[in-house]
Amino acid sequence: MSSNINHSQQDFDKARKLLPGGVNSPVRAFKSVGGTPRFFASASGSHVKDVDGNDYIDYVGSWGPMILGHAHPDVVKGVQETAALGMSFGAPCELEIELAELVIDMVPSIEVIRFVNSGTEATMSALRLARGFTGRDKFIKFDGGYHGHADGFLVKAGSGAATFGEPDSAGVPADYAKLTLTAPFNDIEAVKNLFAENKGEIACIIVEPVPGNTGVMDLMSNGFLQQLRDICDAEGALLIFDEVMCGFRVAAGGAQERFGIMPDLTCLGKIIGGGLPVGAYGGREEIMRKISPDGPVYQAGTLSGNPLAMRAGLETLSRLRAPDFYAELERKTTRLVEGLLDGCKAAGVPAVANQVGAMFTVFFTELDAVTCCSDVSKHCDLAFFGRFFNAMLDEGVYLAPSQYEAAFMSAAHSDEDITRTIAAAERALEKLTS
Ligand code: KE4
Repeated sequence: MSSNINHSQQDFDKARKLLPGGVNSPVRAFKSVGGTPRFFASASGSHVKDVDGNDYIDYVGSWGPMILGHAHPDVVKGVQETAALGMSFGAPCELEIELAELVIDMVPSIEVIRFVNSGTEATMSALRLARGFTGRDKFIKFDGGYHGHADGFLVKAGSGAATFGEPDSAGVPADYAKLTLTAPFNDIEAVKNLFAENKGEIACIIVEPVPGNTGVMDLMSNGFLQQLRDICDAEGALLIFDEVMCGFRVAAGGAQERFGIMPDLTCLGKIIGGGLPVGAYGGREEIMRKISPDGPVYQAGTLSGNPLAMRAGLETLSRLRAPDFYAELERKTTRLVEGLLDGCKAAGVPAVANQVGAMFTVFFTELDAVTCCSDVSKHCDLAFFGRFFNAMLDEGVYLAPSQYEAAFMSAAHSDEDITRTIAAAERALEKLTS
């Protein structure tokens, strides 16, 4: 089913004259999968509609935030009511207190929290705080780990940086980048070596406890996350969980609740704002009291704690604690993943999948398992992924336009959506292999 996308094409032609790559975030440009990015006109529940009127079952969900589904009536109503009372004050408001109380109650390790406006701001601020708290400058991240686009993180970064083969961005001073140390996921010996080679100089390890920016990875099965907790304790470094993507996604309290491993600092984003720009970082009180104006680590933001965003976050997070919310989300995700893998098997297409809760990635590979970034870059058929992505788009299914990304289930996805998605994949795979 090929759809008419003339209006999207016209929009893209116009946008490319005005915006770098015609987009405001690189991965949206479809560069790694080819084809024309769809310009969306509206979204509701589990579906999005483009400017040509084509409808898609959406598994991107704005890259995670839309866990309740698009345009949830209670979230929309809350934002409308709040907007009528003033869009922004640049001063404290009670909604900040309410959302802080809710997040602190939901996320086990957070005692004190600071709201910002994006995941990038959250991780950038948490890194500065870790450096300020420990007095150390270096830090460890992982190959393919993505923590937003602050300079120090654009070293062997995942997500769009890996997608376009630019894991080390231009414009990041070499003297600054050398403070970023990297290791492969699931390789504790490499981490131990970094600590041995940089004794007393490493402020923190930052890790996505469920990586989703080199495709979804599993760091729990072989105890890697606990090993990171232990080595940070032994070396006097902080452990930062970047839960911007997996927070509120794999459990109400995030990966730290699901796995029972407590970081020193947590970064949050995406779902916390219910689709409006919110990020946050938080953790142990003794660390967070180092943040200005309590302490010497400066961080600020004009729109931080914005009432609209706070209300959208409150209306979203408060619905995640409904009975069986995550069990149902995971049931649907598992059904979809199994259906997609069955379709690949029937079509003779080698594939494996990594799934944690309601986030997953299907990898087109001969490998039995994908456990690190180089497994993706060296052993996955990225070209086939691009063809599959576009074939699914023609079938009315919207997946993330990169093998280095995750797919997300929402509470709004129906079993009928999943049945249709599996059938669409069977047709797409048939087309690609005949
Ligand atoms: P933002 O600055 O995009 O709000 O958050 C950065 C960030 C930080 N940490 C993690 C674990 C993240 O996944 C992200 C952002 N995720 C990407 C998707 N892979 C956002 C999509 C995009 O870049 O357009």
